[in-house]
Amino acid sequence: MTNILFFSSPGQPSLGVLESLDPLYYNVFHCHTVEDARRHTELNRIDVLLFAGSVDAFELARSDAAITDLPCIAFGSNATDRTAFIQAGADFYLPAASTQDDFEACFSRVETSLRKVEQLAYRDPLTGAFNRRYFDAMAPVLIKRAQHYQTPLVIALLDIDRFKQINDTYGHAFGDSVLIGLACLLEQHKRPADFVIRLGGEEFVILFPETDAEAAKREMNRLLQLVRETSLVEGSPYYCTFSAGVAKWHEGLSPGGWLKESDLLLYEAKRAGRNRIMG
Ligand code: GH3
Ligand code: MG
Ligand code: MG
Ligand code: MG
Repeated sequence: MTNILFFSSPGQPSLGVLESLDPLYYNVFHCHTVEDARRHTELNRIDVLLFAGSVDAFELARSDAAITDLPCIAFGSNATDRTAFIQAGADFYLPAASTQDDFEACFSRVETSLRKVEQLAYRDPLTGAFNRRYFDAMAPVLIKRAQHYQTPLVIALLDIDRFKQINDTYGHAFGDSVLIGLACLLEQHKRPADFVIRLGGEEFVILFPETDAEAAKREMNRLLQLVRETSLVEGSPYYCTFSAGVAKWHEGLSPGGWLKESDLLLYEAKRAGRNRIMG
């Protein structure tokens, strides 16, 4: 799903080209003011900004921290705007009267570079799972949504049991295969709206939007059971267990404080004998 923020100056007609986007794959958020734009960026992880209006309005909008870094296509009313928009930070410029084909060609360029950036910035190269940077970007958005819609939000911090022994006994490369196997298994069997993130080492976070603590614990026990009974390395049967701490987000808790709460529960799970969920 690609989230598009369409910022147009008041009175500016909507762009016909936007209607060609398949709503199954694209969300378009419309806004006319910087305040509105900021609200959307707080509640959604925006991928790309489309702007239609004057260069002055663009410069003003672009100076706001919420949207200054978003990849951007600017639509101007005359071809002489091109240089000014590019100088003001637009990545692409299209005349407002562009054809569908022009727009699609430009948009597919933007999407290709988005995918590359996402791969480099937000994915862990070993397992392909989301990484710590993704957690840092996503947690504030999910927290804002939980506040706004008054929905519960839960995190689980999980850590493989006795992982050091795996490395010491079978070697580091085998340990890596276990990490890859675990990341794939979790990704394949998590519920579609949950997020699996490799925080570092043999620690993973699972984010459970719109889920209360009891349901998240049930989910974690289901995943733990699955991990126990599934070989993680192809060709050489290998089974492991993990321990996890499950912590609900509550008012006033920063992403860092939230991780700390789940870490304390994880520590309790380890102390109580590992291979269990605490929360
Ligand atoms: P516990 O049950 O208390 O969690 O024991 P543990 O052995 O899993 O805990 P510890 O934190 O002592 O060990 C984690 C090990 O994970 C140590 C480190 O060498 C290993 N490790 C961290 N990152 C990687 C990695 O990317 N690949 C491999 N193969 N090992 C890693
Ligand atoms: Mg650890
Ligand atoms: Mg440890
Ligand atoms: Mg461990």
